[in-house]
Amino acid sequence: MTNIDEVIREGSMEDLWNIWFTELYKKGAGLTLKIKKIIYSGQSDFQQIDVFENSVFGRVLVLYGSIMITEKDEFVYHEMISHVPLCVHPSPEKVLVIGGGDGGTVREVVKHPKVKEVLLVEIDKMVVDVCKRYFPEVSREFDNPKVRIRYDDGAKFIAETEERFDVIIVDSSDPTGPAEVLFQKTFHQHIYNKLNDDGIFVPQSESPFFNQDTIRKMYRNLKGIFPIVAPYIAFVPTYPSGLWSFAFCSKRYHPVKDIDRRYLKGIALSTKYYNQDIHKAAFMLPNFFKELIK
Ligand code: SPD
Repeated sequence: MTNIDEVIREGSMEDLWNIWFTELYKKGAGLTLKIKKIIYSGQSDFQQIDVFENSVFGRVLVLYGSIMITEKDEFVYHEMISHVPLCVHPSPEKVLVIGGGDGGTVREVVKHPKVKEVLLVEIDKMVVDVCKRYFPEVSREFDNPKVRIRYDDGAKFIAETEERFDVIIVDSSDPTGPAEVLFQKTFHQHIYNKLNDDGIFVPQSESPFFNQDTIRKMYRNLKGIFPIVAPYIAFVPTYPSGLWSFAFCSKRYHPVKDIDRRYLKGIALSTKYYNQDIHKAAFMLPNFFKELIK
């Protein structure tokens, strides 16, 4: 006899069963996607991990009930968190990615010819394993010889490591659960200390519509540590409000005036969202966001 779980996994009753996934942003607002098929569901030591198929966005990775990536729109976030710092730093040889267990950020980082080594520090090995299996296009560079993966707590790693980096990217989930510490001042101070003298740091910094308290606090802390802090934005359809932000934090280079000549001359980067116009435009902020970080 077929039970309901088997029916859902097979996807055969898709049009008869009306099953929807909803991520609530606030009481009264959220995003709803119809589940065509449940692909994976499991509990790691750190969080609930789910993968399902949606007819519009393709496969969707959900951690602790929050959408992390969809096949259809992941490129926006991963290109913007990676190429903005990497097109400014003139010699980004050594790059650290904290979080990013799906592999999308690493995939973009290795597109840069000057990158010699990428270290990915991810706390949850199960996220990497699930993404290798169900998101091969996103995780395709994990076996690139330039990429090293270390399963560790990013905050503990950065506090203790003797290594130094040219660019550090924090591709975290939201500031609840294991990622909470990645939004705190002590962590950002350690990042500053582990960057080379002309290093650049970019963390994802949540939605200016829905996460205003987090943004206010985060930018106040970052401005107390880095001489140059500039938020930039991108449109990610499946993230809360669609308007997403990143913090460009730098010891020396300006986010727009110092875009590397090689890229201004049009060095070919194979991207679907990022280009030089987008790079500059991303730093143009709406008034309510400027107000938030005053
Ligand atoms: N609310 C969703 C925030 C997700 C930010 N990180 C996504 C990780 C993708 N590599």
